[in-house]
Amino acid sequence: MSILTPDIQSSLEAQGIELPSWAFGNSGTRFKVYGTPGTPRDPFEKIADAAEVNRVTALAPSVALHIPWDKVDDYAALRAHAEDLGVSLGTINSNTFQDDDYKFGALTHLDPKVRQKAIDHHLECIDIMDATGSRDLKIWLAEGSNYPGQADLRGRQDRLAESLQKIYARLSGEQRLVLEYKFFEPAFYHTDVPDWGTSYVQVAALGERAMVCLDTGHHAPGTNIEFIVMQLLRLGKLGSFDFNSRFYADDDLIVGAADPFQLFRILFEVIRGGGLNNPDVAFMLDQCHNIEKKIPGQIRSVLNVQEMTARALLVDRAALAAAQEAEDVLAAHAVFMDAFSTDVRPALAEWRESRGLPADPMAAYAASGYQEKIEADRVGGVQAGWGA
Ligand code: PSV
Ligand code: MN
Repeated sequence: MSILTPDIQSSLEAQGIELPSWAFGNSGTRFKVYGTPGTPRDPFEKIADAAEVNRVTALAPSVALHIPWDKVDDYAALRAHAEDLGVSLGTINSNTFQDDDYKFGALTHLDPKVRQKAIDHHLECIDIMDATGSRDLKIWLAEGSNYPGQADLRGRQDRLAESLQKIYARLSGEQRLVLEYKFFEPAFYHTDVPDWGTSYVQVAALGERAMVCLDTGHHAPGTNIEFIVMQLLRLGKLGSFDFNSRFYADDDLIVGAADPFQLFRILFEVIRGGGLNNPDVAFMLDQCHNIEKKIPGQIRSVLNVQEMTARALLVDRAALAAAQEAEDVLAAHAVFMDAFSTDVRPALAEWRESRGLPADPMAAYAASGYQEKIEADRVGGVQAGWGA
């Protein structure tokens, strides 16, 4: 008998983690963006690479796009290409951080003309969503100030609310706006959406179809992220996750690499709060693979999420509740740690095989020849993205 009960297996089977198109393009740090052999030359090739991750894991059914990096002439063709490869087009990410006009802000800028330009960019993103069938518009803002006294903090917050309202008003049907927060960078003194509370206040003012996006890398060291997960689920405002890992800043490393226990704790709160396989809560990766190969980097990431989800599903919730009721601190902690300490890898490998998937997706990808093929075919690939 597998340690993965039929209930756990069906929860795992329903899991889907969206991949970011930008994970497949060249990336680096603010010091250097490296070229990597096999880099996609256009959005079509990024989607083909993302589909490889899904082919060996059945875990990554959609791909998030970034505008303007993934602009194409024909979105219907891009959508058909994705569908042919067994994936769909997901969240549309806007970009207000690579234009000279936005040096002092975009949606918060003092100049109404600059604000309108940034709003129009988001309206264009929504037009693209109409064509791609995407549900979510994800907004991450690089806005803030570097020095005390530089800006009117409250004025900026008011202008942000006004700009977001204009964007939100253009959404239709099932479309949603998810507002991401980040406590610093590129601004270093203040950021206009620094924390979940600010994001919550802004989206709550907009309406039901506006939600918070929680990027795991966007918190100060020591922040209890699972508490935020619990609270946002409690408030019905957790719209999406950007999963990645950080050691120091917004490192965008492979999820679960820096702190697997934190990933476990987050996933436990997702499960307890009803956020697993809940269509309102999108699971996404937001990673930039600087030195490792990109496709296996993404395979590793989705497998890490799956592994920690399996462990979190193993928590004996009844025993945990009983120990908590009895205020038996050590027993409650032991129940929690028992699940975290369970090696689910052999059971997951067996279960994958039983579904006709490779037991070891990393090995299956390495043996597939895909990497060698793209490295030979795509010489000189440079795609718009970080540093481009
Ligand atoms: C920048 O911090 C960032 O990583 C945000 O997390 C966004 O989600 C992502 O870029 C794409 O714009
Ligand atoms: Mn993010």
